[in-house]
Amino acid sequence: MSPEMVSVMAESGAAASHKPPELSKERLLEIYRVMVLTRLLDDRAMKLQRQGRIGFYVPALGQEASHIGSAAALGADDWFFPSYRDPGIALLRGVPVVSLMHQCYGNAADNTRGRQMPVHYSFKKQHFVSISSPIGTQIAQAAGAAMAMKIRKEPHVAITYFGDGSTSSNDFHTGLNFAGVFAAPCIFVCENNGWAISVPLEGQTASATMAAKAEAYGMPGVRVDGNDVLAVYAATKQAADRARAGHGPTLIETVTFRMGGHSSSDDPSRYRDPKVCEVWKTRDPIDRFKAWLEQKKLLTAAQETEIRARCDAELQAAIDAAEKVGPPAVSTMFEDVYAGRTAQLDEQWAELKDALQRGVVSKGHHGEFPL
Ligand SMILES: Cc1ncc(C[n+]2csc(CCOP(=O)(O)OP(=O)(O)O)c2C)c(N)n1
Ligand SMILES: [Mg+2]
Repeated sequence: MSPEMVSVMAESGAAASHKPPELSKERLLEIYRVMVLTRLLDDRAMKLQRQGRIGFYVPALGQEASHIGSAAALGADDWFFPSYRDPGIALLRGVPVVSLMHQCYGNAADNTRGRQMPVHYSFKKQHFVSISSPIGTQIAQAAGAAMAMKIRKEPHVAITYFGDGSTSSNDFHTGLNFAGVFAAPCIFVCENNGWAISVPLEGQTASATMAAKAEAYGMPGVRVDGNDVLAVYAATKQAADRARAGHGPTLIETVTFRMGGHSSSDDPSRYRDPKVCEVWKTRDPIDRFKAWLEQKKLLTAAQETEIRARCDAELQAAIDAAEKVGPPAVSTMFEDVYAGRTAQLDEQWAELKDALQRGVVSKGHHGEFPL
């Protein structure tokens, strides 16, 4: 049985089937600000990639409600195992946008020290576990972390995000089965954006919905309008309350749409009818939330302009700062590989230093980004 779709705000921004969650005006506006910041970050980062200033980018365009709405329902002590399309989670949890920018530049101020692809963020303090390129791996990791919290009797939950395509990975089955059997306090958010690079949803599964898959693992499956930030919040809050009460995991399917390409390396016009995008443009999650806030008299036109201007300024300052830093020193390659410095690492560093001095290898950057 496939569940009905939960929504709070009608597409016009008016009230819909479910009651809105109880959130303060400040919190609602903070969620809105982070959605706008995420949208503007996407726009700037895609342009930086096109200008050859960063190597790669993955846009979240159209999926801001789906990941930010759910993240807003959790607390500082909960743990996040996100996908590469969820930068708004880090921003909502207080990571400064400049830290994301340093990572995209892979510069000396990047906390992953230029060793990861752009957008493969990792923020320990904010419980934002490193993005992995192999899809689905975060699902089993989240189930394991949730189980650890249960064994330690901590009242926290783990939440993981993955796409419709990732439900075809082994880790999807492993993670959901494990969490179901052991009632691990885990929330599985399947961001169903209709596509896995060029593979449409119909090519991915014979299930009627992604939420329906929950039944096989003995957990509730909730289907929510993924462009309705308040509905996503409400569904996640309910799943978190359930997990904290010891009743185990929930699978949430957020029905949304990937408005952009898969990544900066993709050209969706080769496989997707642009008319479908036109339809989804009318369901834009930011426009929808804005209309609702305006209708409730929580946001004025002047405030909206100010929010955008502040986000723009923050982004410009972040880009300026990231461009000033420069690449990490070559020697950092040998640091924090293991807890201590091994003799082999010393030997390799000595060999590389010698090669650099003799000019056998270059210190510079070469070539195109491979993806
Ligand atoms: C194990 C594995 N197989 C294949 C890939 C190549 N790949 C990267 S993203 C992607 C599609 C994922 O689609 P989905 O899970 O729907 O997430 P979305 O990109 O739509 O957010 C694929 C096949 C990969 N990264 N890892
Ligand atoms: Mg997808």
